[in-house]
Amino acid sequence: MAARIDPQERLRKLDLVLEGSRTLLVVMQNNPDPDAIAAAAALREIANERHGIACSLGHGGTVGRAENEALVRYLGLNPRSIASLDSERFDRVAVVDAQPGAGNISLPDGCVPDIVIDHHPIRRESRSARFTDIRSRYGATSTILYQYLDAAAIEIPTKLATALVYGIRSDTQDLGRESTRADIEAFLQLYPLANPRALGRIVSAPLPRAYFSRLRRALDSATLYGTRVVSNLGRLDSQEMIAEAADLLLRVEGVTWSCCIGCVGDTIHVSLRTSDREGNAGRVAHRMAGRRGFGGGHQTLAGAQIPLPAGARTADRLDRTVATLVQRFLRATGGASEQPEPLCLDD
Ligand SMILES: [Mn+2]
Repeated sequence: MAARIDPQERLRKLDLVLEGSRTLLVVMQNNPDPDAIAAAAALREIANERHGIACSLGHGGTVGRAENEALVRYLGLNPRSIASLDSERFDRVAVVDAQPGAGNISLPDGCVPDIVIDHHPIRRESRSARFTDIRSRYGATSTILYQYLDAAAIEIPTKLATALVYGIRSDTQDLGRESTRADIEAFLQLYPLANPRALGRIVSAPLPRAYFSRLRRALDSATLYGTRVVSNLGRLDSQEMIAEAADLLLRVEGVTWSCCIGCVGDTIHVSLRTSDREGNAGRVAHRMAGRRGFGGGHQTLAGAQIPLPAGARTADRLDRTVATLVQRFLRATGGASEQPEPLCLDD
């Protein structure tokens, strides 16, 4: 069913959109992960090398995780806050590893991106872009960008190769999750060009003490509902631990679904994981988000963002909203009749 991908053809179409412009803004998701950072750096390389275009990278959140911060530093990137950028200043705007209208990305007001390159299921808003390349079966956007670099015969610098390897590894959990032949092929081509030592330093970047208290909170709150585990991390100042805890808790023996929930600012964030390849986590996330929120993702991993209703700032209201989300999660995964049981027992 999927149309055959001709990398040369895609590159030619991308060239048509980039041609004649001098500046490009590459927008990543609000809290860019290694795949987003690597994909943005790769698109910058292509725009630089082929068209001499000056690129700025932007996003609407923070680079929160120590590993991601280390990657940004290693690449010498200086990602800017979307709020501080005037999109009029740029001839072209691109979005990588996310799509306009999704809950995890901010674009300057009224900005319709020219280019969207992503591996999440296609969104209606993306169809307005002049150039879209969305391959929802791919494990990583880094894989897609690798194919452009390859088609353009660009010699991939060590740092970029290292970042792309990390992007593919982290989005596919070392190629074990949601990866295709294309991801494996890109990984095999990139690995010999990468610097494994530098990558080792990035993935084991020192973690702040706050990381461990957030982790403890996730574990203390983890509750089993049969083969599901749910954790409410409460209020947080950044969202990274929500996804990280969801990954970790999916490894609990006998568990097939994990659902972690936390509130950052005025938004409730949900991370969903399942080991069931037909689990359709994206659909569960969509159902959890309801009408006011955004939810979606892949078969085995997904997320949702739900704005806190006005006046729901008090802890009590937040708890009730989270309880509703947990009920939706349990119903959507067939676990509504399961009894809660704390994950961690005192021994
Ligand atoms: Mn990705």
